[in-house]
Amino acid sequence: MYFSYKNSALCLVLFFGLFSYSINAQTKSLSNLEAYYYQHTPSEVILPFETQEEYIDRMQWWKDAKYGMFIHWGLYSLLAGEHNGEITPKIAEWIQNTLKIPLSEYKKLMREFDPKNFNADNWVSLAKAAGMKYIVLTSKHHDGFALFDSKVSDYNIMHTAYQKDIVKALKEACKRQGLKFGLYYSHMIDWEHPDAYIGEGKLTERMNTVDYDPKHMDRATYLNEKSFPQLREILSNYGNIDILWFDMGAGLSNDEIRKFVKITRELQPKIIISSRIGDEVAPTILNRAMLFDYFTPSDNYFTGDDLAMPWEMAGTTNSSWGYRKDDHEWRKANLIINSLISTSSRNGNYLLNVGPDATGNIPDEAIKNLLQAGKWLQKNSEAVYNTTGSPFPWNYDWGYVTQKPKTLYLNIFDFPKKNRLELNGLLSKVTSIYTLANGASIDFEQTGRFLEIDLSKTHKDAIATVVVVNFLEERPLISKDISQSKDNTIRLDRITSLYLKDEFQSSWTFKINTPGTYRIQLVSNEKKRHSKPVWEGSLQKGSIRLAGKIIPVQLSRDSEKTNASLFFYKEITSIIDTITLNKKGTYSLQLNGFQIGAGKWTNGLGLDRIELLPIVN
Ligand code: JFZ
Repeated sequence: MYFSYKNSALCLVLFFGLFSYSINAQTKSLSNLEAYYYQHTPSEVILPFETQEEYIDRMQWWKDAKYGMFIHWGLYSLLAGEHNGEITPKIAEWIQNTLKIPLSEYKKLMREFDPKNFNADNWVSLAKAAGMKYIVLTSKHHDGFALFDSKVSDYNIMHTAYQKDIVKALKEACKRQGLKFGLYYSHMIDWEHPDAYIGEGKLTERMNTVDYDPKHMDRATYLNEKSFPQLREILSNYGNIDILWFDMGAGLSNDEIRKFVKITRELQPKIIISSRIGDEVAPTILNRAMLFDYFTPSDNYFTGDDLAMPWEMAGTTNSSWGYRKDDHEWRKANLIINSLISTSSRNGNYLLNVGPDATGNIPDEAIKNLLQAGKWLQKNSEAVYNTTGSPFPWNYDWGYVTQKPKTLYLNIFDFPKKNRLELNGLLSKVTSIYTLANGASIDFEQTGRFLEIDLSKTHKDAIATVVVVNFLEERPLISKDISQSKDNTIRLDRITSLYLKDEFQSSWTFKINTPGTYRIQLVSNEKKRHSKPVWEGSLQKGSIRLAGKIIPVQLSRDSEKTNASLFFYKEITSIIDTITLNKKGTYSLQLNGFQIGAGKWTNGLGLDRIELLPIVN
């Protein structure tokens, strides 16, 4: 049954339950989440009807799974980033487009595609040993070449030297070994079909303009001749398909998106759909029209905010998705686990890519890192799978929190000073604390909102040490007021700020119990293309208002470090000024003039947090 978005609006308001959004959003404070989504507002859409319970039910396996393997494999894998001696400057699977290779020449790769080492069960075993619970394979990427037996277009695997259906083989191996199986399908971009029109301006670059003239393209023909019918094929010919990972749908009309959803849901009612069915940054939950099931933020990038809806970060093990022989920027096991846990602690999933070479081998270095990460996950699985995100509305320097009923898991990546870890704001009475890996019990002290944990005798895992905190309540009681920690620092995270988008203003309210003098510093992240990160902090000017003072702010790159979960991007600390807060009580800090810039492609600071550090005389 289908019904219009006016009714579904009600259902979604109930479902998300936390937005008090109004059309006059400009005049009121937006949470960062609202502000982040607010920019993308397609018009009316029609949704398949589903109750809140049905939706939660359908998503449960996926939410519990946390971690999946993405596989980018196709004709481009043969080129491995190079064509006729020319090295592509961009991601390898875009080589046809980037190096303007004529289709007739690119197609010749079909004769060569014969992956002698491909063994679907080996790939699935690797994913399992790595701790991954699902696999998503590129059934057709932007080049238009299908890895499955398609009656719709001959441009597929059955017409290569190999002549065997890869989708079928991998689906069956997943079924044998008990993993969920999803397909990536490039529904909009297709460099083989003469009518795959996308749009003007920047979008023109996404089309095959080497062989075809956009003026003569008729998108309806492409959709009706190839995209819709191939979608029906992959959803009809392989039994259950668990995920449809649409990608790069920017440019499609709402009617076209609706048609993709309709086909998908009718053929696979339980399937889970990615948000890149439309604009890749996501149509919004604010427009009350959820055509997708989970949100896909920018690749390899996500910081700070706790999204109230299911989301998944897609990332690479090195730098490119498709195989590149010169790509050696490998993420080590500790960074893989860091990204995974930082994602789980914010209720997200992590879809980590491998790009097998043309023989069917997954690069050794990827295997090594994935298996090492998998060993850690085996020991610490309890802290990851079937958990929900951190109950605290702020982040920590030492790592990330995940939870289950009556339990918090502290995933410690950097041991705190003097091995004393402090949780600020947990009001539940703690009954026991121990190390997950070996059960060794840990001493602690709890007074008021402070829980101090003594890690001096705790064995430090080279990747992350998981400390289990037990209490009596099903859900922890948390005080969400921001207040000083025991060493008197104050941490103002992006997630705890109120954000006035159009006025470039954010503010926090917090409590000072120990008056004193503080150094104010601001921490922000680089963003944009990962091969060329940009820090926009120094491009803006603004001010901080605190305790009746207005402090002019011009940010400088005072110190930097690699952001452990963002890998390619540096975290920049800028020292701003000192201030004396000489009374106990509630203060508010306002940051003016800076665009917060939560997203990777949105302009702005990439604000992570502001810190007030006590100056000890
Ligand atoms: C897309 C594809 O173009 C790419 O080849 C790969 O398949 C990747 C998983 O998805 O690329 C994107 C799409 C969106 C963003 C970045 C890369 N984004 O919003 O940051």
